[in-house]
Amino acid sequence: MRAFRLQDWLTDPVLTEVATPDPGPGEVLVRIGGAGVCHSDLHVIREFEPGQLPWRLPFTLGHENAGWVASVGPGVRGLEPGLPVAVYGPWGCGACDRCLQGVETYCERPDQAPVVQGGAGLGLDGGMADYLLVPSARHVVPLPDGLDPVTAAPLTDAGLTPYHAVRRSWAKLTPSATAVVIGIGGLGHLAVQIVKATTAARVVAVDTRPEALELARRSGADVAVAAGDDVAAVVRDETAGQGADVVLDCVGSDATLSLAVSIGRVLGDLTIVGLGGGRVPMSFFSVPFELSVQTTYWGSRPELVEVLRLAARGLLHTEVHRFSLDDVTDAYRALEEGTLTGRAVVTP
Ligand code: FEH
Ligand code: ZN
Ligand code: ZN
Repeated sequence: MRAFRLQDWLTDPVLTEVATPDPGPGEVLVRIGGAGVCHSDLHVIREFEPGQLPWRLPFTLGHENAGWVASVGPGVRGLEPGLPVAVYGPWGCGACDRCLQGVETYCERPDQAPVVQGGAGLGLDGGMADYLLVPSARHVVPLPDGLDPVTAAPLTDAGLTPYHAVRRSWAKLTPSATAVVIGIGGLGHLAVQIVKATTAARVVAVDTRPEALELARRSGADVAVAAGDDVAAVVRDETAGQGADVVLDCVGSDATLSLAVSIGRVLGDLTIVGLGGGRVPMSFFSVPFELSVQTTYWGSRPELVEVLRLAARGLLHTEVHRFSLDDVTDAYRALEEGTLTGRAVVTP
């Protein structure tokens, strides 16, 4: 089968041929219908020296996957060939408190996991390929009726990550609340929809690109403002001078985090969703009183089920740009150049 593999650290991945795996006991082979292209892959490809990540090379990229069950290993029941499925990407030990809750992102026994702090496409072979071998049936989530693997794939990361972030702030997203989403890309355009679908809060979307602001409006944002304009003034107008109850920074750079702090409300939430590497200086007077500054990392398996159900009810729409697997390098290049709106999905 074809696979887009990171062969050496700090080198460009290559599309190559590898053997199609056979599922062993408890394993599931998924024929990939869609594999989302995530900014995090660019960090993995461009930023880590040998030994910095606890992962062995080579491995196939792609941690945002959906497809159809191709075959199952001995002991697997209930996943018939042809069943459309999403793949929960974080693969923990399966037995610690966090894994038992389905929060495998925070596995507390990484030494017992198939890979330390990783999963499909993150240290182990992922879905940028014709097939994906999933080490346990618990990571395979049947798609609800009405969802297809191409549009469902982004929901496993670009949807699940902001869903986890929004869910944490539901208590503050009251009908009189305002949420600000900074960065309307793959995650941001779904973050806007998730806030609108699960709360009565108003949403202010911020981005630098007109086409992204247009996507924000199509996604339900009440206000879409260019990052170069006076965002703070717009947020003040929107919130009677109080500031945003929740700010989701899907970029996470110094500039966007500085903006996020400046528009945050006392007692609000600032959640760093993007991997921009920015910092928030923290001291008693550096942020609004009791503004909770937090990070999030991906989401849990139960939350993935909830996201899929939201989409199946027509409440989430992923803006998908398809690329064939043979054009996978074009997809990553478009992401890196910032010419995409929505999410690039590779469809083998
Ligand atoms: C992947 C690797 C490292 C950090 C964050 C991520 C996310 O894209 C997974 O949702
Ligand atoms: Zn990702
Ligand atoms: Zn665990």
